Amino acid sequence: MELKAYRFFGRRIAIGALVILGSMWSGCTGPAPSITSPSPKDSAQPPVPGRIVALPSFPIVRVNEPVSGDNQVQNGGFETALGGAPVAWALSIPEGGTAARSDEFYTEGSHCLRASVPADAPFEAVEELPVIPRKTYLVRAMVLTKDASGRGRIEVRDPEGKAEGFPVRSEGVTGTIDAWSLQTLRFTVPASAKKLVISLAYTPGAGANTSAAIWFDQCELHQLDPKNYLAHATFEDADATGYVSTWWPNNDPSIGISRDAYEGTKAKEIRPVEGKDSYLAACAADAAELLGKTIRVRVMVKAARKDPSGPTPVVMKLACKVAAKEHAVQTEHPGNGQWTELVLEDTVPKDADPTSKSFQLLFLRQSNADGPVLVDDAIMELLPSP
Ligand SMILES: [Ca+2]
Ligand SMILES: [Ca+2]
Repeated sequence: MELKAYRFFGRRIAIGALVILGSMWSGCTGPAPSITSPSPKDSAQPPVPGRIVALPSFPIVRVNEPVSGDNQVQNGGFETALGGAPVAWALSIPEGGTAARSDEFYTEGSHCLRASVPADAPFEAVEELPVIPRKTYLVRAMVLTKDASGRGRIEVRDPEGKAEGFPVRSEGVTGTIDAWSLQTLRFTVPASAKKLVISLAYTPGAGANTSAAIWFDQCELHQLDPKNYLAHATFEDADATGYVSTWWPNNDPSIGISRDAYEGTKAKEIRPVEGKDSYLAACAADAAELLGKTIRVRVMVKAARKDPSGPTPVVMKLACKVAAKEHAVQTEHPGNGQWTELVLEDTVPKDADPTSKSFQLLFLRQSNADGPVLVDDAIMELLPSP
């Protein structure tokens, strides 16, 4: 039985060891080691009709924006392997299961990753990748399943498992399907994360009682560059008075520029003004494009409280006018003296006034603020429709 060649995969493999193995081997593009040939059993009983082998091209991504930036996944096409194990990937294989590079089916090159699992057993292949905090990414992969009661899918998580909103999972595929399925996930990296784990996973279904086979190919990670409706919002081009552009109107003397920055070397500074509240306002560029759409605003803000038990030192508010009435959402800074990401989501009313007089993002420095309030790296973006 050629399956014996895979016997050493028959238990969970230490993930760290394979990551090291992968990095040692990266760059190798030599011919396939013979160990990765499909077993006679698999060749005799193809799990899905042969026509899927010949998929000529990668299907169009079902995400309403172009993919930009280079693919960052190493060996995402599973063309390179060492002893049957795809380099750069760490495999977690259940007892009684197998996983290896395979030339049985593929959507690109001449190989894919094939795993078979016994009933109720999970499988995953993971790659840990550096990412830029707060940037938006798209991960995608081609997935095929046979006799699956669970799901073959993509999962993205942070290595420590602490980031809010993670893990995220694609819908996945199940059963026996006769064509490759494109799985995609769009996500924004948390401000606290510098690395993420991309997992090509099989998650067993409830009451799973059959063994399943899963194939993966063409896993890619791309950084996206969605439009930012706040212009000049890193403040790196601010002059000495803090002026950057008409999109950030100055109301001296409360607005200045600080060298204490989250990004680059400059941030906006909201100074205390004796006898009145001080604030910073931003107007959205092309706000008419946002009417009726769901938007998300993310801004790094640093502020401290005078009175630890008192109210917030700064309120971030997104406001517009609908027939002279205010429509607004707002959030507060915890006042911990740290750069903290403040996030607002809102569906902009269809009949809102999009002019800069009405449609504004405001940072309202409160009387409980200890010293200046700092603002940097502001992003206002459309959320893709579901
Ligand atoms: Ca491939
Ligand atoms: Ca900056």
